[in-house]
Amino acid sequence: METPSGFVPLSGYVELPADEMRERASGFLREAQLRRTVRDFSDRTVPRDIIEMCVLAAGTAPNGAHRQPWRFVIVSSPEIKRAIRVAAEEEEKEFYGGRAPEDWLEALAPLQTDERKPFLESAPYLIVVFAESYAIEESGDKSKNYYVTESVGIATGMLITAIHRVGLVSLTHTPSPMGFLNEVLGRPENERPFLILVVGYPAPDATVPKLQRKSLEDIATFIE
Ligand code: IYR
Repeated sequence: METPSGFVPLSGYVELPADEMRERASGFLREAQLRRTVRDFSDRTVPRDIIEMCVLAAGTAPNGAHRQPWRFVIVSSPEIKRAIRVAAEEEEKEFYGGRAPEDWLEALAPLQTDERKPFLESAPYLIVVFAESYAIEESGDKSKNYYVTESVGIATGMLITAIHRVGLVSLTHTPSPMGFLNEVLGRPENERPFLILVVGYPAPDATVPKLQRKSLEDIATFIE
């Protein structure tokens, strides 16, 4: 991979009047407030080019030393989705059946999650996000990546936002442990599974838990 060399003018930046900023901020806030994590998926297909563009948008995330330490593995193959479901449910059975501490299970109770993960097969796409812990150069030498978790977390947030923006829904799923994903998807050892983003249309009868989001005072502190 070529390293970026030199500087170019900041092109494409447009300053907006405060009124327009305000309008855009409130429009974006309204849209963001409508996003819900969904667990009931329709099996309807989604055109691949839409997913490709959402992934490219995720790849614009700021990241440590511009190493772009992410890999998105986009699974629509029914056989591979099934293999992921089988392996994830095996881990989840242990999680819900004793591995998870009582307080964790209590915290999850309102979400009514359990070891059954049918969405891993029914949803049209599983985007498995890997964090590249270190890079392997063409010479075979290892090179360090920086702020990998932060970088991949930001990219994943942008992916979730893009998916919502195009009118699809997603579920962030983190079977624990996730090591089986390297094996099932044939990814090398320098890539660490970060999470599975389940993507598609909601089932017509989908429901979501009643939630309340924290207020501005609860999440922000201004020091003026
Ligand atoms: N990985 C499990 C448990 C789980 C954990 C958290 I934290 C959640 O917000 C939801 C689920 C599962 O997927 O069921």
